[in-house]
Amino acid sequence: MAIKQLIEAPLVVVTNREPYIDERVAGGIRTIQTAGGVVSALDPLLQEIGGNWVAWGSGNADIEMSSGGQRQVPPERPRYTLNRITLSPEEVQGYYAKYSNQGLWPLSHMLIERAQFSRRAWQTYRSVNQKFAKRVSAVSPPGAWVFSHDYQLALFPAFVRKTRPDVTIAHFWHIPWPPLPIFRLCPQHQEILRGLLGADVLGFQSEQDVEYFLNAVERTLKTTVNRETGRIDWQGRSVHVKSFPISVDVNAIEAMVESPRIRRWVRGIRRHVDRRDQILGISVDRADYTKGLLPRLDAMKEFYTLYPQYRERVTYLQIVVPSRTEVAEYRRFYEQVEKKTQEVNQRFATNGWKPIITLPHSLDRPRLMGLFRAADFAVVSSLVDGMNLVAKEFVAAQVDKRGVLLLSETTGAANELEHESFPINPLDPEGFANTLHEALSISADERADRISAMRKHLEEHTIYDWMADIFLTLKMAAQSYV
Ligand code: GDG
Repeated sequence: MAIKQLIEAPLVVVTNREPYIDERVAGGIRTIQTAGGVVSALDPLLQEIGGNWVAWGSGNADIEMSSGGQRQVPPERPRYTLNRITLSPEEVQGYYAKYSNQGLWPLSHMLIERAQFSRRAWQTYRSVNQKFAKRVSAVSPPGAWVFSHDYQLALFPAFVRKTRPDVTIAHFWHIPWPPLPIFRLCPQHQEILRGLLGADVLGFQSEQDVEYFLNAVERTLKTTVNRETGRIDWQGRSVHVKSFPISVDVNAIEAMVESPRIRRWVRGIRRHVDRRDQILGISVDRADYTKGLLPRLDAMKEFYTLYPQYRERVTYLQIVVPSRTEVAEYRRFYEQVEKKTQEVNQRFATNGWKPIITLPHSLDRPRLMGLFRAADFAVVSSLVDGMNLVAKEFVAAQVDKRGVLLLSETTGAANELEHESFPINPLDPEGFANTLHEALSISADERADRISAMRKHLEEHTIYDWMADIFLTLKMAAQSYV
């Protein structure tokens, strides 16, 4: 792997979620690898070069915290050290459920009415970030490169820098960065900025996020930023701020959907769909209000109303994976989705046909990619989304080039795929319905052309390019200290 050559120091990855979860099952312990783009990109890298991963140990505490919370992973072929941090139920509430997920998450997605902050939760968020920093300081070899992630760990970079000025830190912010009038509503906005500026490299998904971030630093910390270079002079150092749009591993997804098992699964689905002269649509989201699940159901209702010719023909499969069930609002949200789905189904279902089928659980990744391959269209209708990997995975899995992508204009992915996807405004149900009709009306050739163009873009901008770009910037930052 070319990336391996870029890495010139021991690597320490830091995330909120751990890459492997240990659970007790009848007859022993089961270790599951957690899904998601970052884990599937960084785990193979660490397996190849070794190193440390520090994360909250959210599985069975008795097992995970034995041997001091350190474990060699993957269990069947240990290659690197997973360092797990124990959090008490109060810490999980304050740091994770409250400050991160009820405060920073909605605020960053500009859904200000949902944002709630409390000083008590802030104190816990702060102390948990300190806990992460302490652990990372303890396990990092001299001169290590630390690659930390996301809004749960905004204070972490400055804490690490205090105790370990020898390490070089890159922090990647996966979600949008809001404009200043919104960001200022966070009562601790200055502390958040100071925490992040402890990093040497700060990565965001888009130029827009970078611009909003630089503006926040300039205006609230009264610091000068160099917009040409994206550098901020901060406490005698340079912080490099840049956009690094995250992506997917197109080849790995292609290999997955071409495996004999998945080819069989796709053939089976297609036979079923074609025999009934159906059109199959798909969406895959965590049950999160930012993903626009409720407005999407309104739009589907509108679609079947405005275009009755699609009744009994377009079947829409929504995979809604329960998420953040520690937060009451998320549990309520899930129920609302179920209720609205039932309403649409009751209105349009006929004997033997239901417009919307819900899969309320996660699927293994190869099968999920297989569904993307089999589908005639996919819908991504987030209200706001840092990137949205589902959109890119759908394109990567479409090796038969039959499908069309309806993509919300307000996702990071739209910056790259807006020309060949069908852009939608998630809050315009009639427009959405018209666009779906338009997308289903284009010729097979045009569908293939659009998918080919998007696949080409993704082949040239993979998750490995994302990592390489970040590590190159980190290397440059590390050298500027010498
Ligand atoms: C955050 C940002 C940004 C979903 N259901 C199943 C499953 N998934 C996988 C998808 C995809 C991932 O989860 C979801 O990623 P997204 O990017 O769509 O969204 P977030 O979770 O909100 O991620 C987002 C991302 O970070 C990366 O920077 O793009 O903007 O919000 O990979 O495939 N995977 C499996 N079964 C499921 O049922 N195996």
